[in-house]
Amino acid sequence: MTKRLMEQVLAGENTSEIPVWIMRQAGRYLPEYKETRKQAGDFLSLCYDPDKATEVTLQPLRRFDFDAAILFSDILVIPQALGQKLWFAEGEGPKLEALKTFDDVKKLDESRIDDHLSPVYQTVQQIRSRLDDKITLIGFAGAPWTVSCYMLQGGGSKDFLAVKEFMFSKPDAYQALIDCLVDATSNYLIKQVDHGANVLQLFDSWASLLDPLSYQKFVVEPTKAIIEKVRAVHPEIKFIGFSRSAGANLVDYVEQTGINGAGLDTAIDRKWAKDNIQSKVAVQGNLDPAILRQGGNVLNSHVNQILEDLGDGPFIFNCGHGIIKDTPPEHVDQLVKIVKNYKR
Ligand code: 1CP
Repeated sequence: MTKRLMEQVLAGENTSEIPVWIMRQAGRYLPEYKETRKQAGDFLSLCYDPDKATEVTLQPLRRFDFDAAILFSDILVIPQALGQKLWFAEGEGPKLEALKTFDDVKKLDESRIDDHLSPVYQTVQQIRSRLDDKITLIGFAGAPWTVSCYMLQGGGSKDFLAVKEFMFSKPDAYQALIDCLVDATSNYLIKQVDHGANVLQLFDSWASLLDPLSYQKFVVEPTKAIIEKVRAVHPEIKFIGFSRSAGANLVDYVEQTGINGAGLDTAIDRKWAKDNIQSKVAVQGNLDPAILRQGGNVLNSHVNQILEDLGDGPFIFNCGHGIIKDTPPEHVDQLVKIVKNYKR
């Protein structure tokens, strides 16, 4: 089979069309998602139910001419698979029993993850078997830094200060946690590819919080290690790295990790990104999700501007972060049509 559009772009080929998908494309802006989510009960039950997780993954593809489906799951299934308590308080986001000591880190148990995550692998297999051949299936995981943020803080936060405190006061314990996450995440991603994922995305949503030295140690190095481990088994697999709001650190990230595509956040200067990032790897982004929510002429003009700024090189259209939950689905249709009508 000839390569799918998105994989062609990630391989650095010149394509006449630009691929498009949207982060969190399966989600609460779709009434059919809300319905399936209600049937599943809580969010984690949806993640671990292969039939329902397959259904919500495919829902946006029935409505929109997207080039990719993304596995429906969450980055926090890895801490849970390692034995950490995780729950989703309705309307409040994720909660975890925060790790406090080196002993807490040592108790994490990698031998549990295959069993625990087997429903996710089954989901991947089902999605791939039901998906049109032309559509790429993206598997994903959280990158170690961002996952460690939730594991040490016990939930979301603006500054993740408890994480910095742990990192700087217990460097050996912190490094052990990162090493454990590198291994667990690599194994998880290898299994996703075994079961049919075509491309892998690493989400590093809190990359913006690190100074350059810590970024090198806890973003660049672990990402590089994961990519090497996965490629030892699947040498051709393409990676997209979403190191959100990492600014100029993105240059080291694309030069050193081995990623094939870099996610661009909303605030990035596209001229800078074209010269410094897109000259090396494909880029993905970076429409402000609030503009997608707004729709109308504002949406038209921003989408066209982005296509003009980045459309000459290897490019995957996306938002700069996840879609906002009250975005009208028609706006997504409007966006996809503009991108699909654009010819280089
Ligand atoms: O009630 C619900 O429906 C729960 C909302 C929700 C959804 C739809 C959560 C809770 N996670 C997800 C799915 C999800 N999460 C996907 C599915 C695939 C897709 O369609 O894109 C993906 C890729 C994620 C990744 C994820 N989870 C990230 C990285 C991306 C990002 O948004 O920065 C993060 C940080 C999480 C943690 C998480 N899970 C859920 C929430 C609300 C959060 C963020 C918590 C916070 O504010 O810190």
